[in-house]
Amino acid sequence: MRQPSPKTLALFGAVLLAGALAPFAPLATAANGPGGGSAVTSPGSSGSGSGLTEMPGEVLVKLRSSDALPALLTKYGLALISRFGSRPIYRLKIVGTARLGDVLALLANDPAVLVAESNLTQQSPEARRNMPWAIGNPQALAAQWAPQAMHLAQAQALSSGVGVRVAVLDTGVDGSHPLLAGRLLPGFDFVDYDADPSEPGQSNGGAWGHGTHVAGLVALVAPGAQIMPLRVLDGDGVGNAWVLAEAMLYALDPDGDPATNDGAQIINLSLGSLARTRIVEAVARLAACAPAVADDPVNDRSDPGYSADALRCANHGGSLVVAAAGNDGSSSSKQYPAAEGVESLVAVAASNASKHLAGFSNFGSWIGLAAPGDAITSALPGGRWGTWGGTSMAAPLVAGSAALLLAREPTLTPRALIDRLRRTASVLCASQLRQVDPLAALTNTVPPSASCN
Ligand SMILES: [Ca+2]
Ligand SMILES: [Ca+2]
Repeated sequence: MRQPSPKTLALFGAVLLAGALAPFAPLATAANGPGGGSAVTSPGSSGSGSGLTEMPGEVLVKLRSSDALPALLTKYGLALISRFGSRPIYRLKIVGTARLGDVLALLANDPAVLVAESNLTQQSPEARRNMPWAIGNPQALAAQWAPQAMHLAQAQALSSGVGVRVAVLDTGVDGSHPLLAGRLLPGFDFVDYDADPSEPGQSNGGAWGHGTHVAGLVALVAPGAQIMPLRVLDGDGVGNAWVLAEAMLYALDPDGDPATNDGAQIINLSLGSLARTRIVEAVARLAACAPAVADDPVNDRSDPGYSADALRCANHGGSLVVAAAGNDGSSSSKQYPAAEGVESLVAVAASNASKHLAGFSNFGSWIGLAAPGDAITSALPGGRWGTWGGTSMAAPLVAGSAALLLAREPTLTPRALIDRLRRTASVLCASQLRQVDPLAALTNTVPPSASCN
């Protein structure tokens, strides 16, 4: 894979990006041995370091107005690949021999352009290491530590999540798995661009099975909720910024009619990148129904193409985004979109059975909550069960908890959901972060302090 040259990096710094290299990879590590135990962690398991590459010749732009597109295509030798509905956000391709970095630098200085960035991609570290999950059994699902630590049985006596739709943007899903059958909405496959978001293939390596595992954890916590499977990463864990943003927008309004309420109230992102992309941030703020800000590169929505977003927000309000915080065991190595700082987005760290933060989990004040993420059993393709670890596993436990709460108190805004989940979370030992407790959230009580030895 091609490493960006120093010159390209410098050019990235000159355009509207806060960060440069932004692929997306699932955030899981393989569990060590049958039956669980603590997760194996490794440096770079969340996608740091090597292997960064970009979709050749591709440029993502957010324009001030869609009227500017035709002249822009001619001026810079670009062709249109696709667009987010009627919004002035485009995936473009260089037609001639111009270098990507040069084109991005020119676009950055064009007054019609609010954001210009390359479309970056990466193979997941799990795929490179080819480490399988540990095979488990259905008994391990009920016997594992996480449900007890979350007081899940008592919480589910109060709410099962009925009426809530949770989008899972991942490697796809095995819709026939006993844990998922009957709980899935149709979904979509943004990798192969078809209506079947199942996980293809037979492998038990790489990122394959990740989406089924993550979706299974939403179902474990909120069995009454509906899960919308959206495939954005292939079996090798490869995705790109455009596809992620496109799937997020789809999750908000699958039928494209802002009058009908068919969107996901909760979006789970068990994936991440070490660098920001402004296009994904702009879409996260559309999901949040954040206020428009004229001339702000990310929040400008003066083009009439955003009218459907305005209607959706007026009719149904914003959606909660739950994002894995990353597996670098670091406070400085932020993951995006988890670290975007969008008000309706909560970043999730991973805890372990001994009431501590898991060693692999990122930590820091930018993270909102922790949830069990070490030695977690869930569904795997082919009707199987397996134990995996990572902040990828923690995020869907928070998404499911939010679904329980939203089903019981449907008027709560995404921000209010986050506030309640945080205020009622239980103390972890030797950490500022707290572990989600859906029972305490539903009863609006603050659980007693943990006894730390
Ligand atoms: Ca497919
Ligand atoms: Ca709709």
